Amino acid sequence: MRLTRAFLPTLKETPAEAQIVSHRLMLRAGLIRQTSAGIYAWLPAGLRVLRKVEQIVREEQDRAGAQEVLMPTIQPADLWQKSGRYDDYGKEMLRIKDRHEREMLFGPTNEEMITDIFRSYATSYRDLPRNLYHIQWKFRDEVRPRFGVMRGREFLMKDAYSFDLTKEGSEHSYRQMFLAYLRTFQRMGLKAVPMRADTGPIGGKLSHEFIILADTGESTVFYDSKFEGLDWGGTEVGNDDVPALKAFFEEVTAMYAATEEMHDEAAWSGVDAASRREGKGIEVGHIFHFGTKYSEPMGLSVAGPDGVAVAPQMGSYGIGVSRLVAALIEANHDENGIKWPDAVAPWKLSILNLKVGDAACDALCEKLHAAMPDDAIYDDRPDRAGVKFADADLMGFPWQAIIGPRGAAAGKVELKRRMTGEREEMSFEEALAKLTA
Ligand code: 5CA
Repeated sequence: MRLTRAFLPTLKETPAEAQIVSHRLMLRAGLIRQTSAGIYAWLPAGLRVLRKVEQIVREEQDRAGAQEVLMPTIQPADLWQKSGRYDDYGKEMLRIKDRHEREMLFGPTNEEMITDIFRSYATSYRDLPRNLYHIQWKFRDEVRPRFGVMRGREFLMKDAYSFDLTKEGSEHSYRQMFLAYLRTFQRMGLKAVPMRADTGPIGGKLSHEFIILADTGESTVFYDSKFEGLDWGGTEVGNDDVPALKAFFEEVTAMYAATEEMHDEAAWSGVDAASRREGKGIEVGHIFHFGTKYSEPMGLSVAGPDGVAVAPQMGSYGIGVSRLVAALIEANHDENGIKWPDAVAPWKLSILNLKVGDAACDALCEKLHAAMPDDAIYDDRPDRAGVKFADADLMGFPWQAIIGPRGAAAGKVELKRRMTGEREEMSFEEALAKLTA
């Protein structure tokens, strides 16, 4: 993509309304545009990141055996009257009337709808276990939308719902999601700590929040420093290996980590004083096990192996996909801008032509651009080098290929790694090999 053709509107000034760094950088780097309080349009670079985050979430859900569906954003009120949550949800729910005066709402979550859909088909224990998820926009009329997409009113969520015959079965489903979440965040280069959590309006007893440690986070958290060094990438637990997954879950959850609401001073005092950490964090995921809280009132039941009707045990599992984009910036930036991890970068490379119009510069830039058509932004603007460096740093592409007249005459490219600041001059072929490795 040529910058002279792209819609990548960067801002020089820091927008006054943005209080935290991710919000400032999302506006300055042209990722999002607020259209009303807590509601944002995603511009090309922002959308590409959102899609990459979404795809990692999707792949790990699929790997854990969940199946994707897509439910609508608009829901009928009667589903929520059945579960008893229509009144409980209060002002956070955006209520709408259609032309026939039927009460509708913009979905804040989908427990009721998925239970109703599943109920229409499931008849026997052979229809269990199942896990269905979707990645869809939600609306919550937050009292104080703030920090950009971190706490928006309209936001993109992945929500999965598990159905099991037995409590043991549903605990296994819960642990499958627990592991899938650790893998998901790790693939994005984030350290997420699973913490015992309060269940709030979703309900149930067993619940974990996945928290990214960051000073600007809204949650106060207490955790064992052991979490700081853990690596889930090599966790070889099979998805269907019930005892192994249980052992893994117990090992991880034996380490102390809790949000403020669930903090237990007695247990905390048992943690080695040198390992106690207290800080702020961003909740990027939240999982719940709530048994028959929805299946019973919504009339979901299946015939068990003995023919007796059973209400399936359920859990729900959320990831804040749009919030993750902001959390990723909180975790990866410096004073000049964003430092995208490779896995989620909008484009892998930016090609900086330091002298547009110089035959050697133009030719080398064109050649590199042609070699990576989908993964590079070619800064072909007739601007000063300083402007190009600043914009590339602000937008945070993992690699910059800096091409000036002297290097170009010798067929050389200078590669800069945004994450570390390292720069190295090399031949075109070497640079291309590095970029496409
Ligand atoms: N039904 C359950 C699980 S599917 C549920 O709704 N859980 S939740 O309320 O905890 O939301 C799931 C995730 O969505 C949260 O962990 C958070 O990352 C994200 N989220 C929640 N509210 C917002 C918001 N206002 N703006 C951005 N992301 C949000």
